[in-house]
Amino acid sequence: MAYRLYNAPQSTCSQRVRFVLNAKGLPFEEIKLNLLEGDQLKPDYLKLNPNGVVPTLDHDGAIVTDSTVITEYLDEVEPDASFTPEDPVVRARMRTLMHFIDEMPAAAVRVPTFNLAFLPKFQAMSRDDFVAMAESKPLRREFMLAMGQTGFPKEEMDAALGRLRRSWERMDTEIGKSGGPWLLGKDISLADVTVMPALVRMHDLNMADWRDLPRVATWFDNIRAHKAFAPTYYHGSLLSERFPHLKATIAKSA
Ligand SMILES: N[C@@H](CCC(=O)N[C@@H](CS)C(=O)NCC(=O)O)C(=O)O
Repeated sequence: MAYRLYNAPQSTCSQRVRFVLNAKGLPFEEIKLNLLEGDQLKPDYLKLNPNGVVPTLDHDGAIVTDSTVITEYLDEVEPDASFTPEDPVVRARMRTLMHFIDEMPAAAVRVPTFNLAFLPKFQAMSRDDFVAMAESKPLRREFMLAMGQTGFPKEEMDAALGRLRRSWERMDTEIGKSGGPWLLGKDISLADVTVMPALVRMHDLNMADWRDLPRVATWFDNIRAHKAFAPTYYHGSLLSERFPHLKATIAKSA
């Protein structure tokens, strides 16, 4: 049983998959793609993942894409240390939350990420090169063009931060309903893994605004104490570790 994971250290979707592999103690070969250099758009990679995004899992030649699909797949083929509730009703609740997370915090977190971390790279490009790069992206073309080389405007940034705040409030409600400490109760599930990278990213950007939500604050402490956390977030997985300019931006905005 050999696992090969095409991913990127700072990619939030990749971090979900690394967490599950590490939690299950599954060894995997990690192929690191440089997303800013366009490794994900090279023809050989597009054959594996026509969306031109990471992560992609190669399991003995079987290709599985999309982080939440990959984490569910791993729980099916490697059921030890399961992240999937046995009760179909709770399992359905988990999937509902996973959909919510992909639509809300996981999408919203891209706005501060791009504005604060990636923009300088795009600003250094000529207009023609930037448009060509944006247009070569199967999934994120419109997103890149909307951001442009000046970044998302303040209204978009505020809307994204509002969506993130509402996501933390929803987490707080869910933990309250289930009795915690995890979203669905006493056991960690794929819903927790799915939302984790958005909180880690906002914390890294010094924009963690859940301090008045103690259940979420405790959830965050718990996930960081999980044995799979440190191997998942090896050095270079945080944006602040990869982009030196970010330290100054973060310090200014703090
Ligand atoms: N729904 C996909 C989304 C994957 C995705 O957006 N990956 C980002 C990194 S987190 C990416 O590869 N971006 C490359 C690009 O925008 O060109 C999943 O969950 O795997």
